[in-house]
Amino acid sequence: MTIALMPLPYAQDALEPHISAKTLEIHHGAHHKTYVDKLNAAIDGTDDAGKTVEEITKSASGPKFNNAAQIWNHGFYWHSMSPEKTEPSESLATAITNDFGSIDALLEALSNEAVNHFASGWAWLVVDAGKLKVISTHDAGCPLTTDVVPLLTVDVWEHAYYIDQMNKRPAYVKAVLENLLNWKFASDNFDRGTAWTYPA
Ligand code: MN3
Repeated sequence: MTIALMPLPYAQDALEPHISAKTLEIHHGAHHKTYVDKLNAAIDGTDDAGKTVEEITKSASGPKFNNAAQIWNHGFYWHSMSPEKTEPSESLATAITNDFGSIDALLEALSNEAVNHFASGWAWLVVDAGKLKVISTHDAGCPLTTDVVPLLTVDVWEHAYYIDQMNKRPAYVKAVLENLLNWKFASDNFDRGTAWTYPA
């Protein structure tokens, strides 16, 4: 059994004009696929063959961890965006008001984290000990290795935006936060209390 490149949950051009079909073609079809190919090559014939992406992310180190975590992070990122307008569930909306004051304050915090994160990584909305929190992880850093429950993520590696917004990360973050965030996905993670699972 090998790890699969999961399909995008929407058409390649579905996020235009905010994220182009060309970006998704390269980001999903080349970057995400390369992590899958490298992990499959690394686990072939080892004790990790047959394990899930989550199991390898939680137990591996070095290149195996980097590739497994990037596979999971990208799957989570594809679902963190939606071409359709979505709303937080009642329970998530209440938590946002309690922990951030308003959805605008949450978006400002997430924007600051994503824009100011130094170099490659990920900005996340998570639940940490019952409270909503914005965090970022470096490189392949993945919340599955900690106790937080991730709700949404924004990929801030340059390959996520260089074709569309060139060097302007703030323009990319603004485009995602104002138009694409998948509050249905965030609410599903929040209401379940556990993270999404990468499709086998
Ligand atoms: Mn990426």
